[in-house]
Amino acid sequence: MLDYILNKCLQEDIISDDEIIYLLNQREKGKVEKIFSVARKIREKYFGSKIFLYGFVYFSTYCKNDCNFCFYRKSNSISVRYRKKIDEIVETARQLKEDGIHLIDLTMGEDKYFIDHPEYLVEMVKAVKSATDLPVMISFGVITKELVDMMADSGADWYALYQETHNKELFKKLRKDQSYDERMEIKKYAKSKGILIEEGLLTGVGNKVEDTAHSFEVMKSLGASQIRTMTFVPQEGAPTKEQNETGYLSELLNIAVMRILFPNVLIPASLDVDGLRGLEERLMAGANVVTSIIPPHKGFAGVANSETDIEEGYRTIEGIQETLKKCGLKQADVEDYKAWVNSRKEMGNIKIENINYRCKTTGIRSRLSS
Ligand code: SAM
Ligand code: MD0
Ligand code: SF4
Repeated sequence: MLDYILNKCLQEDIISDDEIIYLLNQREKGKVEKIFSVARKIREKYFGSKIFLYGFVYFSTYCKNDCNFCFYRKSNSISVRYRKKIDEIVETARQLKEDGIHLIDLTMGEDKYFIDHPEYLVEMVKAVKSATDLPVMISFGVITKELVDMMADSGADWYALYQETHNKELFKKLRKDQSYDERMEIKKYAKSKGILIEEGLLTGVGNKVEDTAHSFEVMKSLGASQIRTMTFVPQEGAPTKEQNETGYLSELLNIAVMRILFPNVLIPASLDVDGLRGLEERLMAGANVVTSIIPPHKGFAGVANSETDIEEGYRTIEGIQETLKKCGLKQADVEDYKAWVNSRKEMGNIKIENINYRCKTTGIRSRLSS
């Protein structure tokens, strides 16, 4: 059965929801490795051996929300809070550019200070773009349509906003007191304004493989250009404690199956989940972007791992070179990345039906709700 399905994947045939679930349920090392190997072949076909690199600038760790999985939830009194000044943010972005980064990811908790002063966010995005001439991603949480408009005008290229799950019951538990629909709608709105979208899933938080298969359909209907999956990392001071034991393997299988289903989208291997030591496995599962590269000694934190490997300088371009080499990969040129972003933006006007997605939708959603 596995060979039959993987053969279809290699032939670029579509597979069914049940076949997706079959892939996601594999646990045996040899079988899992076969899935990763197919994912790598597909990555090679669409991206060669080139990997894109994202610099992560977590400029404010204040947040008005109380997500049950997050270190920076407002009720957590032990999390480190800081808010960086625009000059420092721009200087850090400039440094990342010099190091060879391809994109600057400007991230914050839902910080009321910036929410009440959207003009500072506009100034920040414009300043980073003009200092680096690099594509910029905004990860500001849920924002207003007016701010999306301002971001589109300021040249923001990407809006990252992860639903974590598309099971509404589970969403309610994870993103406490937040609206599922509002979060979805603002992504769609940003896409309609020409901004590329990143969608994401958490694993190890009670999600089922059927939920994941359903999420892939939603990712398709969103027309997301980058899709991610990260294992939940338990946090001191946050109520979600236990991680189900398949979380980590689920992340790797999700990466591989995403690559098979969406051959030409970007899929991150985040240094934030497991530091440098987890990078090789994620790349070998078919990821093609390294995210959460953070310059040391500047006081910037990570999210799921707020400190791991940062001050040691392992979460740097230099720090990941050996792993890239070991995986037979190399960093892309910045021009490769800019060309990819531009071509994807042009595609933004193409209908969703034309998005390369290799699953025949057979109604996972109705099966889930029955
Ligand atoms: N505050 C914004 C938001 O929530 O959209 C942007 C930053 S938020 C910290 C970015 C993402 O980090 C979340 O959407 C979630 O996927 C991930 N994250 C947060 N805490 C995590 C944890 N403990 N383990 C794994 N991923 C986590
Ligand atoms: C990462 N720590 O890439 C970052 C963060 C936000 N757009 C990304 C979760 O892993
Ligand atoms: Fe705030 Fe984002 Fe953390 Fe939720 S995930 S508590 S919105 S920083």
